[in-house]
Amino acid sequence: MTVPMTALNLTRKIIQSHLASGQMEIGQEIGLSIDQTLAHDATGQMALLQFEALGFPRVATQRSLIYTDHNILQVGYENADDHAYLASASKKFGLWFSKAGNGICHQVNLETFSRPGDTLLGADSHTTTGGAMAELAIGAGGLDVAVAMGGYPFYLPMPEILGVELTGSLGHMIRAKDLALEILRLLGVAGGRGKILEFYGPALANLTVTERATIANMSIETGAITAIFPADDLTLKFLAQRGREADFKPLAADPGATYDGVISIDLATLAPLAACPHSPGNVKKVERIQGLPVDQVAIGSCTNSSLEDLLSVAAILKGKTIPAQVSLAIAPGSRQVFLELARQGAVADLIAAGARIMEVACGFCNGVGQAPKTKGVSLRTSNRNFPGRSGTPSGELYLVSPETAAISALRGQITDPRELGPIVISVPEKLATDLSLVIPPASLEEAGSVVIERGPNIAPPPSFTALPKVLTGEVNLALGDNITTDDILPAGAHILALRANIPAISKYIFHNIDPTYPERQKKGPGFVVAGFNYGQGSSREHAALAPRYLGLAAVIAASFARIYKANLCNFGILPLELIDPAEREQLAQGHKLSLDLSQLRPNATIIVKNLATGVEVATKLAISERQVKTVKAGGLLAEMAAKN
Ligand code: MIC
Ligand code: SF4
Repeated sequence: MTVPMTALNLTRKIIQSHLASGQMEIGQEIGLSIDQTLAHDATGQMALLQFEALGFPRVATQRSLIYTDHNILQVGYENADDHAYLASASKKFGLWFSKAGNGICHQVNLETFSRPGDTLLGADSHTTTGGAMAELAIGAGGLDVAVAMGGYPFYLPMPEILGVELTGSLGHMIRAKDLALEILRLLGVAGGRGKILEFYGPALANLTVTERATIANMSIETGAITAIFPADDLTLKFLAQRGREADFKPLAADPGATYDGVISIDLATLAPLAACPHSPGNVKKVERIQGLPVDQVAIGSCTNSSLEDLLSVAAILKGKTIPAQVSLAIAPGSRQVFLELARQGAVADLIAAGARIMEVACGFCNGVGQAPKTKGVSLRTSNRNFPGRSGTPSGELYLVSPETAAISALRGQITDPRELGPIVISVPEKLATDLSLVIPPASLEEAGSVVIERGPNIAPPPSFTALPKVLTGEVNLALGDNITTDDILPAGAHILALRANIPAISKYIFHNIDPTYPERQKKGPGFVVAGFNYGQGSSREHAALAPRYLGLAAVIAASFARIYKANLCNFGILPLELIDPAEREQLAQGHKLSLDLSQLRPNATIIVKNLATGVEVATKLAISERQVKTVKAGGLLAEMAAKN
């Protein structure tokens, strides 16, 4: 076959059609125009506050959305205040507002708004879920999303495109979750860094959009920028089921297109898998951990809360009951899913089996309810089992497929789902699409009279000043590898309620690792030292913004996770990469350091002088020209304010 020189893989095609600046050369910074954005009630309030601070009159994207799904507990005024702010600001600035009860942002967005070939930028790391709809769907910090809402491009280094060829078909009771976990087993929690995973191959013919969504969702756990599937007959089927045929267009890699690397997975070789405590990358076969008694089983989250997932769970539980010692919580991913479960009688089957039906929201996934007992074993269908994420620091979280979760709930112990017989579920040709909980924005004419509601929980974003020429300060914390944003700023209902209030939330920085850190950091400019993959996990910009508010000036690490590094730059914190990672040992908590910052430029070597020991450590400022300007200015808000 002769391959045209211009044969492009699907990712490159979408990048090319949205390229606002730069060239498609790996590692070089490119700007992408953004079609759609999303944020939610844990990131959207700060994104919108920053959108206001930037002075944008109205969103300039094709569609921007705010979802109410993370902070749904109302045990004080804080979350209700935030929701009132988000609803009124959305109305004024031209965003669609999805009310509490409508569902988890990624599930609802996939069902309702995702379109093949679009770019979607979301203030949530699992925005990658949209890749199931052939979208280039990327997670970012709220400030990047605010800037994209204002009509500016989103910048990132041109990724490597890793082709993931899928052959064969999934065996009995082996699910998309097992494939997502297999990819994690192969790549680990950092193997996807700098890459986009593009799926192709004969196995896609049997992998529904819902299954693709589970895989795209968990791709971020490998550190990848995102994942993408082609738009094919199954995509059309998913859209047609929801009356959205008009949004379909077929999309795939050109014949003969190549990738920067390829991995092949034969689905027939997979076994049921589990991510064991305390990392999504700690993957083992379920048969190896079989028999471990479970205290809690939680089914839901943006990874596994689709209609197919929950119908399958209901079919397994039907006519049986869970043992007394097990607590089973089930949270449908969207109102559409919940309604259909109710219509089919599946909700009755779940209740009869002893399940607790939770609100249609993130809930247990990020510690908003259902914290397990001390040292409790919790089997979950979600995507992250970082220490403390459940709300119980000693909780032992295992991530599994819905089928493994359901059979284990019935047995009271981790059980291989292959011992179940075949399951039959019926997914209707047409599903009710009801947008009554999605509030449209005010028209341009009406927008002027919309008053934004600002309760006492809404504080303006702090402003920062430019970096000094010589930076001197103390190492306030020295950490190891794979520190997550959950470690830096824990999730959980109590802390999540403060996302619109930086002074209040800054008190919880490193709360589960060292609660004395904020007091030390407040004394003056300071440093954090860490190992590889610092800042993995969520997109929460508060994990950079709040430390900056406390005085953090630079992080010195062996390497950074992509979103976190971008967030550091956005708030004027220097991300410095150790040229020799072993030299991390030279920088300990309490050491006083001095850095000459007079020559900041991309890839500059910055020497860190340890004033306590006299040792000098070389670091690299591996950021773009654009980011250097931002950091120098004291962050993006300060930089853009200076331009206007
Ligand atoms: C998560 O799953 O960790 C979250 C909570 O959805 C975060 C968003 C946040 O912390 O604001 C994410 O994935 O980005
Ligand atoms: Fe919500 Fe959990 Fe998904 Fe984050 S991972 S968006 S908390 S369901």
